[in-house]
Amino acid sequence: MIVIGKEFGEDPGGNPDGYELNVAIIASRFNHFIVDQLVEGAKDALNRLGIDENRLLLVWVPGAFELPVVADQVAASGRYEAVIALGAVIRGGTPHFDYVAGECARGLTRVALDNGLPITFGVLTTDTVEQALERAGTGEGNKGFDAAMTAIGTFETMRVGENHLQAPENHE
Ligand code: INI
Repeated sequence: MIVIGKEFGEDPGGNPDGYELNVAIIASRFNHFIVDQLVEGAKDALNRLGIDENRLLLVWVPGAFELPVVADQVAASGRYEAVIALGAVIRGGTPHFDYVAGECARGLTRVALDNGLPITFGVLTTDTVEQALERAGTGEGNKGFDAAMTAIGTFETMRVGENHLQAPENHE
């Protein structure tokens, strides 16, 4: 049985020298007091995985709605192996929330599929500021941390899987 993508965690394990990956974090300025903490969580995760800070790109966009178009630009550059999208969409009294959160998620999914890159959804979608703050805490209670771990885990899964998932004629 071939198993791909099971072994992964914050212990670099088989990668004692760390991952030599170029990683982009795209973060939205809207609700920045929350998103700042998601960015710190993501940086913490990447640091624990041994990814050098010199390999990181951090791009700020105005709001979560703008994350997909910039994620697409970053992904299409071919310079980054993984993209982590961070934001905080908090429900107000209007339907705006559903449009912003929905289109952000849909757009990021499309960008990931169009570019064949791991692009993770570290965008909080909550009813209240308090709920958002709970998910932007330190260490593993931080969705930015989770999104970064997930991005690198997915990259690893795709890289290992590449060999097994080629069309038969392309196998060496
Ligand atoms: N953008 C967010 O990132 N979070 C929000 O909670 C939010 N709300 O509530 O409106 C929000 N709106 C701005 C949106 O992302 C766009 O920047 C704007 O609509 C211009 O395109």
